Amino acid sequence: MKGLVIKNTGSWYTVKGDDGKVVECKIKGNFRLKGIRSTNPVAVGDRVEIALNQAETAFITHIEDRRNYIVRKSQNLSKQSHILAANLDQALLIVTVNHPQTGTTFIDRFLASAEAYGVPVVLVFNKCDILSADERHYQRQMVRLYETIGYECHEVSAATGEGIDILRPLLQGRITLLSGNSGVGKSTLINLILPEADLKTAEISDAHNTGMHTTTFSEMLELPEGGYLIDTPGIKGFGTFDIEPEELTSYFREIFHFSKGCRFNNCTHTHEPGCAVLKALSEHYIAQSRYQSYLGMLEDKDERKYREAY
Ligand SMILES: Nc1nc2c(ncn2[C@@H]2O[C@H](COP(=O)(O)OP(=O)(O)OP(=O)(O)O)[C@@H](O)[C@H]2O)c(=O)[nH]1
Ligand SMILES: [Mg+2]
Ligand SMILES: [Zn+2]
Repeated sequence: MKGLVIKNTGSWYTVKGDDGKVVECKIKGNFRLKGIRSTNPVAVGDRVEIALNQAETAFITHIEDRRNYIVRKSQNLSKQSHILAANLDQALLIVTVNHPQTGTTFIDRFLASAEAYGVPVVLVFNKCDILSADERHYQRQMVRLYETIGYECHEVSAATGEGIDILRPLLQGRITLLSGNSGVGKSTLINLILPEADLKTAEISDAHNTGMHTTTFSEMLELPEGGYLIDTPGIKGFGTFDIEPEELTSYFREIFHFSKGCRFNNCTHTHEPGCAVLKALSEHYIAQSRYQSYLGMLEDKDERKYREAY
């Protein structure tokens, strides 16, 4: 029988069979997939084949090729990845200007890795109801920046419901991952859109202005009008990336756009003469924050080399 992995808690996977029945499964055999060293060989969103056994449980025996996926690199040096979900139509990156504060470095790393894995991202600025005047102004600037680069942005409040009706048609019939730092309101948003989901949520810590990592595993929830929402655990940050400069350039849309005018094909946009990216930066066509994020990811690669040598 074939089915869809809708939840993963430890070594158990919940699979919704194509006949509509939900079965708890374990993995049989070795699922080391091409090119990815991941802590979870099977992810939410995977299409799998299962073999039922007598005890109302089953084994996952085969995973179909993934269309795409989103990974979070682990923070340690093991270089392992954790696949948050697979086969996505889009990801909503939930961002809050405050309570907690989502940094631009984090946003840019998320966007770059989604570009790398072929997942379209929509930015959702949540908690609009509690913004101060300055924060609202700052959020406006962020929205302008990311819209100019070409990302769709929405400003919402999961508490008051403001802006949510604009999100609904975006979700219909699609598989959508919700991601972002802990405490930004991913589960609250899903509960608002899909009250029967009844997901656990928790207040953020006053002392640290950060979330409590309330959601601990990815879960896929079916929308009555078709499509799925995937709630995921909040991510703190990304580990390092190992990407060649030319490739990295292509994950920053506006940097990629200007790089076509650089004198050298293998320009890293750091010091080279005739660099069109540095020129665009000095003329403010590229935002400093984006360029800093790009530089940070370029340095990842050198750090990794350094570590590998020892
Ligand atoms: N004022 C306000 N509070 C919100 C809003 N959305 C969520 N919250 C609150 O923020 C806190 C964290 O929300 P969660 O939904 O648990 O956040 P999460 O992103 O799922 O967090 P993790 O599961 O830890 O990754 C809760 O106390 C929510 O009630 C909003 O739009 N406005
Ligand atoms: Mg949550
Ligand atoms: Zn250049």
